[in-house]
Amino acid sequence: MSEKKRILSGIQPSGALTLGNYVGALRNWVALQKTDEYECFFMLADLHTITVRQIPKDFRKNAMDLLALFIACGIDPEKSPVFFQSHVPAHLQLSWVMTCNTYMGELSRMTQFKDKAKKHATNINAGLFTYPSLMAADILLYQADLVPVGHDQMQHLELTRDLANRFNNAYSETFKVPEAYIPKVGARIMSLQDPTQKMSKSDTNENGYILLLDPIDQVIKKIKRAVTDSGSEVKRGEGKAGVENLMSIYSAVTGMSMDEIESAFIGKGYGEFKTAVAEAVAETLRPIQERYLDLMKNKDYLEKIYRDGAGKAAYIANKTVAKVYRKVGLIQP
Ligand code: ATP
Ligand code: LTN
Repeated sequence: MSEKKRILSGIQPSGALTLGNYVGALRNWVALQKTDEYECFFMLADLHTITVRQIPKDFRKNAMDLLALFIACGIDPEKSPVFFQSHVPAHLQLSWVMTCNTYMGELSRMTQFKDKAKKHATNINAGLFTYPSLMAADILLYQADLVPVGHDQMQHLELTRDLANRFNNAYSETFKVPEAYIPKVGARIMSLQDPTQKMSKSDTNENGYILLLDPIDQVIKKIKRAVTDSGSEVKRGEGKAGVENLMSIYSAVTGMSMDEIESAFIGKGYGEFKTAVAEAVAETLRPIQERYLDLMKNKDYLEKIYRDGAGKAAYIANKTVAKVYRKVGLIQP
């Protein structure tokens, strides 16, 4: 048995990835993997994605793109299994047990459910409602110690912890109770057009988000068009949400602290600052885009990654399912 702490995280292949996804999720995964302190599992949460109706052809493309982007962003599949959730049936097997231990009231309080129900009013399906029980299964299957997620997933993680404790109390110690790992810098990148909203790929205004695969000239244009206030100083403060967001993007891609950024740009205007932000973001995205293009030429390699990943994931996940099924009193097959 490995002595290392275990990490599990996932992203849905529900569309093209944004800079927010990169800064708030993927980039931290890569950093955590590099420390060598953790055994990491990275999942493409494709079963979660179908809680919203997908066009099959686009869905397949998004899923392969996301897989290639995981690797292009620096995840090493030799070190950290990368797999599709749908390739490891244990997720669904444990998900049912979790669903039977989740209260309707708990699910009704989930803000993501309320938001998505509003957005997809003609398809408020049961899967959208029980989504958090599947997510709990994803995490508990691997006895994960840490779950790196953006701030918006915190409520789901709290529920996962409650479900782990509930099960452990009812049936004896079974699950590790996982901790959230939320990065301080870049936990939330906001829309470039409305800094009160998070940067989101489902924004109807495409100037609000930067996609990892946006052509570089477009990335630069989007940053130059980003809303700022009528002042001119590069600093944090009341009414400076737009500038502050650009500062946190700059901080995320350069590693500079907010204080260092303020000092570096004293006496310089928004124009100059935006140019610096655009260049720094472009520099981050260029190598990712190049690696992505290379990977997409090598489908066999991508297939090998997800097959090997699913094999390693299933080995651990199946053991948890067997234990859980036994504990709840199901007859062993
Ligand atoms: P949607 O736009 O459909 O709501 P999304 O862009 O929020 O999707 P998710 O698949 O829900 O993407 O999120 C993937 C991961 O990226 C999660 O860990 C989430 O917290 C993180 N994330 C998403 N948007 C941001 C953001 N703007 N800033 C920081 N992290 C983000
Ligand atoms: N709900 C998450 C994706 C997700 C996930 C998980 C994240 C599904 N299962 C398990 C961490 C751990 C999202 O939409 N970002």
